Amino acid sequence: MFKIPWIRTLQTRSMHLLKDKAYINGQWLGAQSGKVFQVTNPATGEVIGTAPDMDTSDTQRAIEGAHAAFQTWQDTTAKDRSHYLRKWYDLMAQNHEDLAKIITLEAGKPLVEARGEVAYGNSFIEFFSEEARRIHGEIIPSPIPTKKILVERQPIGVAGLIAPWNFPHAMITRKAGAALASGCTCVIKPAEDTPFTALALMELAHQAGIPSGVVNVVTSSRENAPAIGNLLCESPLVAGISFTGSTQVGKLLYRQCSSGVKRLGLELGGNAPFIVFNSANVGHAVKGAMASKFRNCGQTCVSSNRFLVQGKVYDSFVGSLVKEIKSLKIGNGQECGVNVGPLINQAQFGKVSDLVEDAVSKGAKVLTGGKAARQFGELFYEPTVLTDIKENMRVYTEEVFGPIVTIFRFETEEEGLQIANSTERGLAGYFYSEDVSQIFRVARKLEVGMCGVNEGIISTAEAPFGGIKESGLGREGSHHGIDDFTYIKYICVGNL
Ligand code: TXE
Repeated sequence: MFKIPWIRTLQTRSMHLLKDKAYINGQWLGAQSGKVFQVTNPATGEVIGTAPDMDTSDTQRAIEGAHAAFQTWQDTTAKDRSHYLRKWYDLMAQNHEDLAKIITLEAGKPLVEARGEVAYGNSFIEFFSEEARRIHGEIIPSPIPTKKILVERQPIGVAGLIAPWNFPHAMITRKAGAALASGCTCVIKPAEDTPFTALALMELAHQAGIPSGVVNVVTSSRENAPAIGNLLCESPLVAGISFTGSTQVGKLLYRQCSSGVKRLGLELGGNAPFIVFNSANVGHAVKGAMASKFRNCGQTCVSSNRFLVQGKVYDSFVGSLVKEIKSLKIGNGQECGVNVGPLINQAQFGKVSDLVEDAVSKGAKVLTGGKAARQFGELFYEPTVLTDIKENMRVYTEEVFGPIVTIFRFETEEEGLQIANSTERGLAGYFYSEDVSQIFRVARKLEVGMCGVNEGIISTAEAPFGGIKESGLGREGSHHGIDDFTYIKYICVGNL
């Protein structure tokens, strides 16, 4: 059931996007147990509605549906798969504004950002509708004239897609687009905080005529997530898992997938350095820093986590950055002009507060912010700048996932790189420099999967997204995104 205030914000024609049932095998279903869980708007604490609290028996049903659907979906032509995805994309584009509103309501991000996420999320379905027709093999010259060496790419089978709450639309389409284009079917488990965006996407998939069982969404509370995750990892009917979320859960899934030697794509947290060298254009760097840090209230895995600023530009960069941060408008993302919304839930709010408290108690200096912004609601935190960071502070090593800027001063390029690389994570990294040889040197030495040079926003459907070290395995988006969902088959044709 949905609460009235939520429904009022949507256009009447989009009422069909509101689903309080999960989507399994082409049907809208409640949990077999009859249980539901509540979903709240993080900006206000109001209950938006309820979703089915599914467990392993419901998930098994979805897996079986996806497995049955795979038997025919894998044999559809690339052209047909491309058309289905294109139709899905067109419907998403037609419902752009209402998808954005659903995201703002359940994830709390400002509406203008939610619109951006819809454009970004839709772009994966558009990209993979085209990529579906470009998945092809090769013929390798054979050393024996009577034999031919053919190489084909085949879909792996059913994929389990486990998504987080920070990009409730894009983290689903980035995975599902690649899976469907490859000829796989999938069982999606969205985050418990943001099930309604996932279900709205299923309504549009249904309207696009994507056959029953090809995409499925199983919703559940946090309590049931580990058992569902375990079943997806261990079921012999599931061929691979793609997960975006915490490093802790990613490592657990890695272990669970090992018994079946299952395919696994992991997009885990980051600890992105943002380096400003003496040669940087400081104005550009401040602009890039603001864009990279405060999107989604800092709850973005590629968000800059540690700002490293070289001596000569330290004062001007920090001064301008603090000025910009003080001008940010906090509030409910539905209101016009708001730049910073709430944190997603109490757990994330607690994590951010604890990290700041820990740093301050160990000597960090607060230049602005440093406390909750309770006047806006329970989950709001002031955009904060901390300096004098030391290695024994948790913010040095942990992903903050909040509106907190930590600033380090360094003097030489080697020192800057040493601090930047002194982390177990390696997702994104950014640096600003106008020195061409430094640009190529540093881009190569930064231990990350994605590097922004004089640029704070780098994600796009055309480029490979993913990390090294404990930030994950595999790449999503771009033609590389197909790799996790296909396997290479060598076919030897003899007696020619
Ligand atoms: O993540 P979880 P949380 C990082 C970020 C954040 C921290 C914790 O640092 O502060 O992780 O966030 C499902 N088996 N990122 O607690 O728990 C869960 O239901 C299978 C970075 O929200 O990893 C949800 O669908 N699934 C990240 C998804 O995993 C399980 C985005 C993510 O939840 C499960 C989010 C289990 N045992 C957090 N336990 C990024 N890379 O962008 C939970 N889940």
